[in-house]
Amino acid sequence: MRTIYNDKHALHQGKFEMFRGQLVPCFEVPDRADFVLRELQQRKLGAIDGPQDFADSAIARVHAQRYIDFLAHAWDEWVALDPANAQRDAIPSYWPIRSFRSDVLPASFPARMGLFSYDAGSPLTSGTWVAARAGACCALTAVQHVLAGERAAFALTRPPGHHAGADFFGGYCFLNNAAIAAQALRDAGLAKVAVLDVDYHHGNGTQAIFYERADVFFASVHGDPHTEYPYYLGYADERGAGAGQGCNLNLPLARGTGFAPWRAALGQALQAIAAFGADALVVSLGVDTFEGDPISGFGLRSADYLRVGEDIAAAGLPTVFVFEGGYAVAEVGVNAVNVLEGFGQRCG
Ligand code: Q9C
Ligand code: ZN
Repeated sequence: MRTIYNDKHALHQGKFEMFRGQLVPCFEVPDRADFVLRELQQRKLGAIDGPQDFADSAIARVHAQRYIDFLAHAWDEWVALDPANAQRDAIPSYWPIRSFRSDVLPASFPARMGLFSYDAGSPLTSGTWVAARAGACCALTAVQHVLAGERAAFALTRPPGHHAGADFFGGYCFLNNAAIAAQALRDAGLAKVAVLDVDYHHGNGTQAIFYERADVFFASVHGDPHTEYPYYLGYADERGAGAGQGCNLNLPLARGTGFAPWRAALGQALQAIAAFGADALVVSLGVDTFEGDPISGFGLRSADYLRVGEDIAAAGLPTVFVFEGGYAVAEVGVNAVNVLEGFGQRCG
């Protein structure tokens, strides 16, 4: 399987994230992508190419223009507040929760930063926009290869994307690479696209982007939001709305769930995608379901990821894999590449 990778990912390098009243070192680090890259190279899983460049208009198919404009200039505005900010990550402190307005764009940068975010755990750094934009180009390039007839392609990107909504960042995510890929497949003429999200955390951004649409099905297996991030979305009763009624499937599982019940839920998600009649599949490939993940609570072992890849391949669909979470850095390469290898063995 071909991988699309770009080294600009390392330009996004947060220092600290807010966690229970303290700034703690970021879990979402550049090493994550480089460990996956090294594993791909060692196991000779296929060609590794750089991305093509795409105009911001491909990103604007999913993200609001005022959010794109904010991200593109955020770092300069942050440093303009105080030259000393050049040494500090930007983290929001104010959010317009219920009863506040979101139609007015405040002149204040920290106020706008809060308008376009939902947590204090996703530091924005000097290279965040360049890295996120190049990551979206990786996802779009992977789509091009699949449209050209390749069975599958892997966008090895960071920062991850599935928590980012049309106009907000959070959960370490700024641009929703999986949603951008799914939209690009639709824009190329495929009638129905499915997004399968296997990251430990619910893909709230992806769900929200497609919630009222009948042309993109979203299915997710994840930690029960009653106890797990992102807490405020990802419950089983969220089935889609309006034209998208029935086109959303959440399969939350209790913290502590092991591979057998997790795999059964994956089977349920794949069955729903088959019933939907998708023409192509985008997989939000998080491997923070691993038993050793420092911020998650499922019990998958490294060998289990081979089975995950086989099960996804059995769906028989053209597939774009997009890298998401996975914070056990030493094992993230083996786990992600196991999925891809399992997929390749099953589909030949
Ligand atoms: N101190 C993804 O996996 N908060 N995002 C965890 C840990 C946020 C995870 C708190 C987790 C976001 C793409
Ligand atoms: Zn995650």
